[in-house]
Amino acid sequence: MSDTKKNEALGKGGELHQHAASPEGRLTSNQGVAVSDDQNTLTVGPRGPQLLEDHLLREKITHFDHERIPERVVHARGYGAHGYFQAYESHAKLTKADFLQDPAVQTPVFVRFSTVAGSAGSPDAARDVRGFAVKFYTSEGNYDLVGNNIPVFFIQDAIKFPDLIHSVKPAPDRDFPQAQSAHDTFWDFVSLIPESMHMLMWVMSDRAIPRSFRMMEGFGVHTFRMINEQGDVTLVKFHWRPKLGTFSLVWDEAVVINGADPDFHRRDLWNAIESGDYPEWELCVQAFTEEEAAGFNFDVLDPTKLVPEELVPLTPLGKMVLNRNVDNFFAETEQVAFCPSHVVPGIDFSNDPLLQGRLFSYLDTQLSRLGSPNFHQIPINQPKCPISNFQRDGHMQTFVPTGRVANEPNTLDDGAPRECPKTGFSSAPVPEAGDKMRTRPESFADHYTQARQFYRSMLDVEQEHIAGGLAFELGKCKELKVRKRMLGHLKLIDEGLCEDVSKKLGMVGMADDIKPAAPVRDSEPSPALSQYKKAPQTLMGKKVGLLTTDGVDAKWLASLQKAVEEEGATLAIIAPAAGPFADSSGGEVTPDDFLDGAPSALFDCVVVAPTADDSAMLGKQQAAANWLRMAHGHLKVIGYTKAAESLLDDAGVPAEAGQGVVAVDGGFGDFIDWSKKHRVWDRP
Ligand code: HDE
Repeated sequence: MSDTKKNEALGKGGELHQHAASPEGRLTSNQGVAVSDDQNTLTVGPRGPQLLEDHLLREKITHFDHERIPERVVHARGYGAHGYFQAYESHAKLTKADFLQDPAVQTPVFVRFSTVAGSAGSPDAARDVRGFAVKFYTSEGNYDLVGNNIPVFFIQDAIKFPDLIHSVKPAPDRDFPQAQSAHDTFWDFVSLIPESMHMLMWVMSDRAIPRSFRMMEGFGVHTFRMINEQGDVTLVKFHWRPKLGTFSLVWDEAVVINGADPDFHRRDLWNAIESGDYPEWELCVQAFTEEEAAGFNFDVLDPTKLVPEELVPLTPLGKMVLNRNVDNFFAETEQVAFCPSHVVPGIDFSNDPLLQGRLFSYLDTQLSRLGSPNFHQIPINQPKCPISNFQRDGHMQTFVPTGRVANEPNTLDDGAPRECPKTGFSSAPVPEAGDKMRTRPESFADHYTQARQFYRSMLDVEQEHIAGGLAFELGKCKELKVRKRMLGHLKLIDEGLCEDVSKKLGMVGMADDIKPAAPVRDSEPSPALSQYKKAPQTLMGKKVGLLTTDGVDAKWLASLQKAVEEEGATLAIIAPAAGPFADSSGGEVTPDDFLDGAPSALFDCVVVAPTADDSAMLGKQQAAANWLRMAHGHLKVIGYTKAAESLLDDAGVPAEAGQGVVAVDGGFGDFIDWSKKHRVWDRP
């Protein structure tokens, strides 16, 4: 019997390896033997030594001792969820990939979001690139789109990846700093490779501190190929567009969040899915021909370049909805194994040298991380279509292939699987020829033009954040030569940026003189690159923090709750103490959190509504005054009741309606309108 038949006999997909729980709820050993006492080890007498014979103790402790597997060498900190992808219509013109043909079909997906540099226990809101990896369980096999939330990358050739990662990870002698690029080894390395300049602009921008996984774009980064039934080949770049819009934290807020709630992003995703507020993204491609690509003033095989949307607009393909949290973090999120080499018929690679290196690396890393070539048999990694071949044995083989034949071709087993020349995966027949060489193409030499285009496409406030990010990170570099070299690169990107950062570092006029390998060109700004130029005005998916006290007006509270929910946002009630309190009608209110546990950094906008007595009392407490000051400093919209005026005064927060500090006694219209702007960017 082939593997396929055996799979069918056992059941499908995730059910395949689920062990049956004992119907009587019996606790058993791993051998299924019922355990009579799980509290006490076997000893000689009540106070005597333990016996080696205690097989139950040894089994339990040994299993525990081996619970950890190596964390991912990059992207160790991540969080996943299940959902589905659905095409809007047939995309047969572009590709024959089955999951992009029928708008009635929902293809199951598993997504894992991650940070790159930090270890598995590092905080969520670190300044970093975010991984955005999607496994499509298609009817033709698994397709992994393993992308990031930034459309370009630091390096052009995979051979530099170990150096890049070693430079950003904690220094090998002292093992710090954790989850940060703000240190000498990173900036020394990137300042020596000008190809990283474009990516550095993105990583120093707000993109690297997303508000939520749900509010993040995703990109396939490399150029891929799509092939249709007729064999026509189109080049594509993949984009994921979040339904909620793309939003970010501000740096100081991220710093606070990392202390107050290191699980900020995973908690946000988990809560949204648990409450039925399912996150959604649109999958789009930029599709273009080889001939069109030849006319671009950059090389589409260079992963440090993007294709401006003004040059090639996005074609929407379908939507992805995440609607189920995992049952078990380790079994699913930790053991999920993505490989860019997992493609299905109709999708193919390009010669991007970074992509080509990745095609090797991921399979290799899964072998070391999951310990066996049979990692595809782990339920989260199993295709939801039949698997049928003659690969055999290996560590942790869980399939039980039968029959005497394990080779192909054969004439001994009629039921054995055979190749499918027409429908099986085949590579695009692209002609290739050339000498063997180690070289970088001339067409990859311009490292500054797109970095400049990105910087100059930003709003003023976005540019200020980039300068702030650079100054923070370079300020942590103790080596002056590294700072000077970086300032030299910034000067080539934009003189104003170089000046801003130089001033912040107290190093005006100290930039190195760097000669670019190719002339730096001015290009038209690309408005699509600015996050906040195109941000939707919405409160959807956001969180409003209400600071209130005992005796709050019950009707007012209910109407605030309603107003917030109508906008698709959630209200979190914060009180001076963690226990329940009474509203004006005597009803019990259980706060979601309390002042000492929930700084205002955790919310997108805030309302303060203490009773008059409590307002005076809170004004004398640092925690309450800081709560407000911080919200004001983080440019958040603040709603306040009349009774809160003294608290605002005590906190030194001016009640200026024109600056997004708005009264909410008479209704919530103004407050909601302001809050939809996300932040009051021009607040002094
Ligand atoms: Fe990865 N990368 N990467 N990477 N990458 C891994 O694979 C690697 C790159 C990305 O949630 C590793 O399973 C090389 C670009 C994501 O499980 C490893 C190069 C992009 C994830 C690896 C790159 C990514 C990884 C570590 C340069 C965006 C997390 C654990 C050639 C397009 C997937 C693992 C998850 C993970 C290698 C560059 C995205 C070692 C060699 C560019 C989202 O295989």
